[in-house]
Amino acid sequence: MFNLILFGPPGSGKGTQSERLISKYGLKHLSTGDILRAEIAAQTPLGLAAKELMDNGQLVPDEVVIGMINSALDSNPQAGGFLFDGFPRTVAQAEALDKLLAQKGTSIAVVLALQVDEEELVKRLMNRGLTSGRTDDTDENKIRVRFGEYQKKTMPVAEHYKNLDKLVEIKGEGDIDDIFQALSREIDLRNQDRA
Ligand code: B4P
Repeated sequence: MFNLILFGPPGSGKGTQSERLISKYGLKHLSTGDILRAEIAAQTPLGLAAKELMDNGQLVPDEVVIGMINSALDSNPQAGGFLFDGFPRTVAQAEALDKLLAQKGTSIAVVLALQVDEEELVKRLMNRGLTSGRTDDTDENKIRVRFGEYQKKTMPVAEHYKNLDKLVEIKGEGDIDDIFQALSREIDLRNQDRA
């Protein structure tokens, strides 16, 4: 089983690159953002509580997202590997994920961290907000709150995986195909069977 985390700030291209990577490598895509947006669309109690936090640029509580990932792992026993997109976003989530995978006799192979300048991120998110209908992408102040949450709560996740020698930084600016090639090279280095 080959499991990877696509890591990076809001708007760094995690969703964009995940779509391509899952189709190339046959991985199961687990995006906590997508799962939360599906809960919002279905107007579940979880979705309604999450919507307010997401619209304000804040993270959803750890126990909620860890529970979602736990059931997603259990519902996909046949998966050859998982691509985690937007998860983990706190050290508590990272520790929980490491434990859940260890219980299944597997682990994270690599964490690919997309690096993008903050002003470029604001531009991308505001631009996406024009067409996506995503209410968390329309207000620049709320977008800046998301960056604050990222710096404070999510950056330590990079340190967690750096200490485990699993973190690889990739330039996330420029042509989408070039970034995809750079990500693929790092995966192929660690995953010779799928190259
Ligand atoms: P997410 O759904 O994870 O989304 P994101 O971080 O905003 O965007 P992503 O990095 O996927 O960007 P994309 O490819 O779309 O999170 C949303 C919210 O959900 C969070 O703020 C939080 O509230 C909540 N949440 C989710 N997971 C959580 C967790 N684990 N714990 C707690 N809360 C959680 O790219 C963005 C735009 O850039 C697109 O328009 C794209 O077309 C464009 N783009 C991509 N690559 C480009 C490139 N190379 N050049 C130019 N534009 C590019």
